[in-house]
Amino acid sequence: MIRRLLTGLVGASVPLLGEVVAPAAGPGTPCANIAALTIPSVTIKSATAIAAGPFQPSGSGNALTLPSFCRVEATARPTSDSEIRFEVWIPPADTWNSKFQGVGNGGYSGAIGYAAMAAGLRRGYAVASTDTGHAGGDMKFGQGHPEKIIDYAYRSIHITAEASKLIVRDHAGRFPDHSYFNGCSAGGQQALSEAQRFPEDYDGIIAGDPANNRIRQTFGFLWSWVASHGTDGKPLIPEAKLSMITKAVVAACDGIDRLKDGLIDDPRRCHFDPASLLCKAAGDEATCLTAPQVVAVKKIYDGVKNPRTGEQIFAGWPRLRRSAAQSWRSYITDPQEPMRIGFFRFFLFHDPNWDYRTIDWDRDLAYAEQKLPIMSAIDPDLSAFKKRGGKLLMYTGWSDPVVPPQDTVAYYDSVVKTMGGLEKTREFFRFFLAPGMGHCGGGPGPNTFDTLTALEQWTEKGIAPDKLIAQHLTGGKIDRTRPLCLYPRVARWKGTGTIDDAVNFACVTDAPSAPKTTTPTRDHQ
Ligand SMILES: [Ca+2]
Repeated sequence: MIRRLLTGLVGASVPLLGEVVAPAAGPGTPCANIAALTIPSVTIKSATAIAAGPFQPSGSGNALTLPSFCRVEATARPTSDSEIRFEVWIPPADTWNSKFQGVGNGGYSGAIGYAAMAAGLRRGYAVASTDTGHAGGDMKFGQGHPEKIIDYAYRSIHITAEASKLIVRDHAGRFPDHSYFNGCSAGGQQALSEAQRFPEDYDGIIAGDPANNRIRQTFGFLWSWVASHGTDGKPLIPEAKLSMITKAVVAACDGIDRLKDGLIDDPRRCHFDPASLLCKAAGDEATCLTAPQVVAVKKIYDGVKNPRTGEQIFAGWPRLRRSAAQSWRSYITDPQEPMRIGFFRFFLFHDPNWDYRTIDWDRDLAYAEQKLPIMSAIDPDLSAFKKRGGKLLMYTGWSDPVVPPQDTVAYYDSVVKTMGGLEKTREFFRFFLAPGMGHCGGGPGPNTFDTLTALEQWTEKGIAPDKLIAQHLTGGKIDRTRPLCLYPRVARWKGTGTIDDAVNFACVTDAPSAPKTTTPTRDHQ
């Protein structure tokens, strides 16, 4: 087959595949011979046919049970300081669904997402994942390495998409018919970054709980940590009190959505005041909050504001219905230092000893946004992605304790405003909120749903999703289903039948504020 030497892989804005005149059709290259493929700035380390059965890549925690595939390991070096590892797994011709899927990463994780690759491969996809250009989950890699920060911020995902399609083409003899990106958290940011910066890379994109407002989110983490820790660096709110606060929040706000089901449908309507838990007597007790604890919780709810202009820098964290794995603990109360403090030390100020107490919420935010705009993916103009026929499906959990859902709503609203209104936006960009779902899953609300099938139907058959049916499982058993409605619609119980079955709910456009009605509520059994 023809192997065309491509130029300009390092170019951030040049869609390379457009330079390939015509997709080659042919039998393709046997797996072992892919290593001879030449792609500028890319070194193919190995290409190996893997038999069906257990497979455990080195560095991966668990063995995966997989169908047979061709495993390609490669490294891209678009700059002299780059070292972007990525892998492409390609099913044999008779089981390949003729599609490609790029999968996203979590946090600052410098690791290939094998589990997500496995999920795609099992569905018949050729799949790819990258370590984003560094190893490990901390942020020290950015110290003195501005190109590695760019690789992490957006370049590695783009290069992996382009190089992977060329590798798939080499093996299969043709390009994929459809290409999808699927990511949550940092992967959600990667998803939106692709739609904004490289609209030609993917036909369809899934953005889950996107950490796309990353600079301001990092300022939000710092704010919440400072608010919830004493000057000695010790947390102000013990674990048991987080549970108590949650119980009080649910008691106060569960019924606002007219259904007492243990879920707060839209936390923006919940105005629970932690001062209602203030200890009556001086001193501390397990069943109430001290005055400093009340202040801390309020600050976390309220979020960070610019002290000079009063502007809301970043949304506060929602009043949560927490579970053990989905609470403020991991990102706010438990860390010894403010979460992602490495952003300030290694990316922004290049000072490993930077002291968070010196933060200037006004000056330092302006500096960060001027210096590192690459770290965010907040451009509301998705015209190019829409024009090329791209479809974007975004979802988030209303109880996300890592990326405040209000910020995700704000991004969608900004796109609606820029793209000519809700209807025009829905033509290519649809958003679903999951009440009671945590960060990318988990939580007391239904949190398991199939976005990829919905996106395939939309992209390939023009059937746009109006709702997603979500399941909640306990011990592997489904105990509740609920529709996730097309934003801004919400799921409302029809008034008959169990509240644990999605068929008894309708997606409706709700009143903008809590109604003062006597509509009967029903306690969840
Ligand atoms: Ca409720």
